[in-house]
Amino acid sequence: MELDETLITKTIVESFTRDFLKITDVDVVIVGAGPSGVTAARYLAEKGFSVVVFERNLYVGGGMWGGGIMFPKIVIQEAAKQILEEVGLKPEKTSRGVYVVDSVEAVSRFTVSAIEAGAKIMVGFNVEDVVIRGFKDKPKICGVVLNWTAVEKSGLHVDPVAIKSKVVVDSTGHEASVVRTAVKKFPEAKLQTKTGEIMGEKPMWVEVGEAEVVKNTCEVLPGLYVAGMAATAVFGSPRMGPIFGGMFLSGKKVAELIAEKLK
Ligand code: 48H
Repeated sequence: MELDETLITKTIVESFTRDFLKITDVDVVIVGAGPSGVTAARYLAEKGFSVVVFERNLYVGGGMWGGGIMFPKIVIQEAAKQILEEVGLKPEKTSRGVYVVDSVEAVSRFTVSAIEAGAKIMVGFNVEDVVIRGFKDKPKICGVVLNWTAVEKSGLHVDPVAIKSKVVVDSTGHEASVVRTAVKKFPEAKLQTKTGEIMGEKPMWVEVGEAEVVKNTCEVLPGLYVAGMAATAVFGSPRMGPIFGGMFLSGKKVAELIAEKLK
C-alpha cells in the first residue's frame, strides 16, 4: 500500500467526524477535564451513561500536573484513597498522615480509566454558552455551545455548534465559567446558594475548604451541576491549596447525584 498523503487526511477527518456524531446528543456533558471532571466521567460511564468531557486545552488533567508550586505531587487524605486505588494508583502513606502520588501517573491513570469506562474526552474545545429550554425565571439547561479554543483565542468571527444533553456539569475549576455564563444570561434564575448568586472563592482554609467542596457539589440550576473548585467558587467557600482529595470526592459525588436523577 502506498502511503498517499490524502489517505492520512481522509482517515483523520472520517474518524473525527464519526466520533463527533456520536456525542452530539448524550446523557451528560462535563465541562473541564481536571480531577473532578475526569473522576465524574469515569463513574458515570461505568454506570452506563453516555458521557462527553469538553476540555479547552489540548491536554487533560487541569491543575493536577503542577501539584503544588510545580512540584508534581498529588496529596490526598484518607477519605479519597479508595478513588485513587480504583484507577490503579498506589497512594503512599506519609509520616504526616496524608497520602501522596505522582502527578503524571495520576493524570494518566484517571484519564485512561475514564476512557476505558466509555467516556469520550474532546480536547481543544471551549464551552462558551449553554443551551436552554424555558424562559423567564425557569430556564432548564440541556446542553452546551462550543467552539474550537483556537477560534476563541484568535478572535475570529466563527459561529459555534451545540451539543444536547440531559444534564451539564461545570467542572471548570476556579473560573466556574459555565455557571457564570448561565447566570449572566439569566440573572432572574436564582442559584442554590445563600444569596442566589455566585459568592466567589474565599482565602485558604484547608480543613473547611475540603469539607465544603464536597458538601457544595450539587445541581445549582435545573440541569446544571457544579463540581470541584467551581463548587467552591459558586458557594463562596475557602480554597484548600494543593490537596486534591476533595476534587476526587466531589467528582464522585456529582456522578452519584446525576445517576440518581437520571435513573
Ligand atoms: C472547556 C474549560 C473551560 C471551558 C475551564 O482547574 P481544574 O483542575 O478543576 P478541578 O475543580 O477539577 O480541580 C481543581 C484543582 O486543580 C485546583 O485548582 C485546586 C485544588 N486548587 C486549590 C487552590 O486553592 O488553588 O480543571 C478545570 C479544567 C481545566 O483543564 C480548564 O482548561 C477547563 O477546565 N476549562 N474547558 N470550556 N469554558 N473553562
